Amino acid sequence: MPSHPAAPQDDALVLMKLAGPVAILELNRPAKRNAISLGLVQALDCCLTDLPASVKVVILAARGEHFSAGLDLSEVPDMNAAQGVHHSRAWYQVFERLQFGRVPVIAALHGAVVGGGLELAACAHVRVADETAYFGLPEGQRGIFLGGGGSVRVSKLIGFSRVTEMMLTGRVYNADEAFRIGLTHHAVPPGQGMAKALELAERIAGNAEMSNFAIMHALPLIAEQPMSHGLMTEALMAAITQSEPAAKQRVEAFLAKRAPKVERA
Ligand code: 1HE
Repeated sequence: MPSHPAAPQDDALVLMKLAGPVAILELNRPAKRNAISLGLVQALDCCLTDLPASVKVVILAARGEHFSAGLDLSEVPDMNAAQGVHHSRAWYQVFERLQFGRVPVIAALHGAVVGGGLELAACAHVRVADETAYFGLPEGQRGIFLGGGGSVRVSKLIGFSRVTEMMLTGRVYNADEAFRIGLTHHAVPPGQGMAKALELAERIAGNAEMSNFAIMHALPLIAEQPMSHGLMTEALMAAITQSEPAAKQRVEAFLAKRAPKVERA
């Protein structure tokens, strides 16, 4: 029995709202700037488990002034090394479910997107940031290290050299800069992140499901394969997607001039 869609509880750490084929998951700890506690990670996990089958896209957003202040630092002082490893691994499990789940995820970002908040945003397939957003990795200043997969995911987005410089110097990128270095895909005026995310979600939900699956699951795999393996994976994935009835219908509709053309941007 889904615990979230029917009656979202206002005090839940993550809220789930449904809008047609889109599930909007909102971090809901604004008083603590959506600092990511283990409880919040578990709440995110529950939402992913409860996603109705009708959902085709997830939008990840947050209540309050900031997307997320990162790791809940109040959890750090009591952790020994072994607990630290398990702590990171608990994050990895849920973040992995976001990135390699059933449906694509769009992050709608505003305010602080820092530390673990940026690691979380890096799991999304599409990132939209409004102009209030800023991005930092203050782990160096706090005497800790990335522990939510950022060494891998953020480095893949902007290169490990930029991550190194961000972490060593405490550099913060604004929304415009984040867009230019490829940390985000869209920069929009303040307060318009959700509208843009919903517009993109509608488009993604309109794609054939097997195409979305291949984009989410095959592309990252191919990026890590040697060329010969990558080309083989691509060819197999292409053969599978184009054999789907949805592909046949869509291609036939285009050939019969019943489908829209690609428009100039
Ligand atoms: C927190 C946290 C937190 C706020 N853990 N409690 N992350 C950081 O180093 C970022 C730390 N946070 C900040 O720099 C600022 O809070 C913000 C720039 C995000 C927002 O500033 P502001 O002025 O709006 O809020 P505030 O007054 O600093 O914080 C409001 C409350 O949230 C306050 O608690 P209160 O009980 O005094 O009201 C803060 O203590 C609390 N709060 N951020 C715990 N992060 C898996 S490894 C990942 C490693 C990392 O993420 S390192 C980066 C950690």
